[in-house]
Amino acid sequence: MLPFVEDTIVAISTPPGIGGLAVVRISGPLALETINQYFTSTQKLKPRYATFGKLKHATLGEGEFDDCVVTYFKGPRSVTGEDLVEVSIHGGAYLQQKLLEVLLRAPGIRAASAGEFTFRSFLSGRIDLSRAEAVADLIHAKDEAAHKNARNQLFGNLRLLVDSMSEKLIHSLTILEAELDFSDQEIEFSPPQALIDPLSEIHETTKALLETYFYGRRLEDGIRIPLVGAPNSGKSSLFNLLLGEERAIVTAQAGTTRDTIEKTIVIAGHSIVLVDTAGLRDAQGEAELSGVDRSLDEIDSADLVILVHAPDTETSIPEELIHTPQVVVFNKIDLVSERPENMDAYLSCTTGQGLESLKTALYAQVVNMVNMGVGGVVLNSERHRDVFIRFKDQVTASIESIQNELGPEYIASDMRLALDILGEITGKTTPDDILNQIFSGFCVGK
Ligand SMILES: Nc1nc2c(ncn2[C@@H]2O[C@H](COP(=O)(O)OP(=O)(O)OP(=O)(O)O)[C@@H](O)[C@H]2O)c(=O)[nH]1
Ligand SMILES: [Mg+2]
Repeated sequence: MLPFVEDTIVAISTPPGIGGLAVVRISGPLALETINQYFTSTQKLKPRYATFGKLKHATLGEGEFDDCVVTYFKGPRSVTGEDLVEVSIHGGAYLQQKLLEVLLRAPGIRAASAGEFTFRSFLSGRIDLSRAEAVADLIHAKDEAAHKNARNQLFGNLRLLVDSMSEKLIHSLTILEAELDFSDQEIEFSPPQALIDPLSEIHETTKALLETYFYGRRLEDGIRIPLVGAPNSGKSSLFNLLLGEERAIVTAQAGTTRDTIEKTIVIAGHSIVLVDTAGLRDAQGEAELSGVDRSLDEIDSADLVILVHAPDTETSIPEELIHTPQVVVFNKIDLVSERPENMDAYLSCTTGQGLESLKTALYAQVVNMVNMGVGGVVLNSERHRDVFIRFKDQVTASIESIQNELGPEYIASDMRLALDILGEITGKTTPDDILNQIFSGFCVGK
């Protein structure tokens, strides 16, 4: 069951902690009345004004409780669409908890559940579902790219794309409905191709959009780049060099790295998970064997591989590598005067020479990998992906109905179904249990 929306809710919208400021939000019909019982100031609260004053009330203890700034938004001109009060107080853990506790004892007030403020925004029509989800993404964004994607979605790019596909569908449906209305009269049917063309376009767009999901996941989890090569080629040395710290053990003995080690760095605004792996060779002993197995697993799940060659080692390239994009590096250039051709970068981990050219090669590949989006949209939510997969299938079904010359009523019903599925993105047709699941994934106070 979705929460009942007539009541007034309260929550701390900044995580409890010491220092800085904390914001307590109250939303609902009793918001203003409630805060007025605790807030004293020389000025009355006015909509869209921030007012400085004190919190003072017997239940908050003797004397003044804290200085505060109260900002009042009168519904419906607030993010939740209802009366909303935001109280900024000092960020002390005691202050936050005490104020919340006292407000919760006020009549008609209850604690907000996770995501309930955003949920109210959605219910009041202030934002559609895809934008509500973008709020959650924005809060969790770990790097610039994830942040940019969430902002794009928040600005409604996904919504625009969905709207333009809906409009095309509705236009075709209108033609079909007209044919249905006049089906007993001698009216020319619109040629099937005129119906198929917009559907094919929608199909193509959806397909392209689904392909962005791979990168969308990478936005969340980071682009996975293992360092792969023969034992002793210098993988761990390069790992440390790229991280700028002595994280992995480096020794002159081949077979030093056994277990994989990973660490996230940010390159060109994108999170990258660098993974140091065990050198690939016929392993000696059980531990090294498991290490090599792990290396192969890493290659399997890699987005890009840094393949390290060195003059004093021989790399046997495993089959798993054939289909993986790679940056090929020749390491230990300080040891030789001649270099093999066709490498992406020539490097010495010992002197640091060539590190910049390796980074350039790496950036180029990363940027190449991430520059895909449809109309500024990159899918990163499993829910959106599921909806678009079903939508694409339904568009295919509609095209087939036209090709098989089914009656306009069947075609129209297929297309209406497609439109309904698409509506799940913006929340027009999203079932309640899914809505609950989405909003409960938010933090309390958002
Ligand atoms: N001269 C020279 N030695 C290097 C360079 N890079 C690494 N080494 C040395 O090569 C040896 C092996 O380096 P590691 O980084 O441990 O090699 P690895 O590929 O991680 O080896 P395994 O973990 O055994 O697979 C160490 O003695 C390093 O100091 C380089 O650019 N020049
Ligand atoms: Mg190593």
